[in-house]
Amino acid sequence: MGIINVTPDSFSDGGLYASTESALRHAAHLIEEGADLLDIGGESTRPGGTPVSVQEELHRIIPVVKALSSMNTPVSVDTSKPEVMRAAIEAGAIMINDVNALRAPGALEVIAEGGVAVCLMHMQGDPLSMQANPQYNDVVAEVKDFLRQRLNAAEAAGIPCERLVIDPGFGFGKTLSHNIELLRHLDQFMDMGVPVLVGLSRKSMLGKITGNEVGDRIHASVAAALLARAKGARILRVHDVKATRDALAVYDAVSMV
Ligand code: 9MG
Repeated sequence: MGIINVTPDSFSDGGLYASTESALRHAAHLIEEGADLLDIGGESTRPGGTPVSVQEELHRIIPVVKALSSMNTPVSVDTSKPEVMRAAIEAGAIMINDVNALRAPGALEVIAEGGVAVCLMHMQGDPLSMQANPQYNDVVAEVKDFLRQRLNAAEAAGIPCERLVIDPGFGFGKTLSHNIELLRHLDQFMDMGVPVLVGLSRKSMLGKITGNEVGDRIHASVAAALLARAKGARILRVHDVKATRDALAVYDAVSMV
């Protein structure tokens, strides 16, 4: 899953792709590099990111979703707003990536009616305050518990499990040691009956481990993606598609004998 941020405050591309035209150029580049799916986001979810209105989010992403879908490019839309989910599905998105796990009123119903796939992600708190003081007794058990509850809510609302994906939410209300614990035990999420998506690309946990700034985290991101793959992750949300693809090709060549 290649990342396209159509946000002026996006944490790692500094708003470079904050227009339809440049987002489409970047999309073409990621497809050429081997992305199977593109995740389009119009509101930054990084800690302290600026919230945007429904209208602004629609204005940023819908032209991009329409253009890519009309070229048969599989598109996921990163949003937590039911109104944006509905418009994205009408514009051709095949998946909604919700860091809020469909907890907004009406979100479950939109996905149930829309017939698309959905990624349910764990987050403690909200993007404005989540990194203030994250606390867990047992991070793996608590994240799994939350995801089990959201899977149950989704299935009760009429979303079949074939359309569900889960994500432990690296960096969303977690300290470095919580993130490391989750990655170390990621294999424990593989018994939940649905594919696991992981987003580690360029994240601050990799900056804390390596001491590198966001623009210099490609090697650490590829290492983290490989670790996640080796522990069973099926979808990797990444900025650096070619580097990740090459590493996965080596992994697959060795592990699929
Ligand atoms: C939007 N977004 C940013 N980071 C993410 C992650 O780790 N997972 C998912 N599903 N979405 C993310």
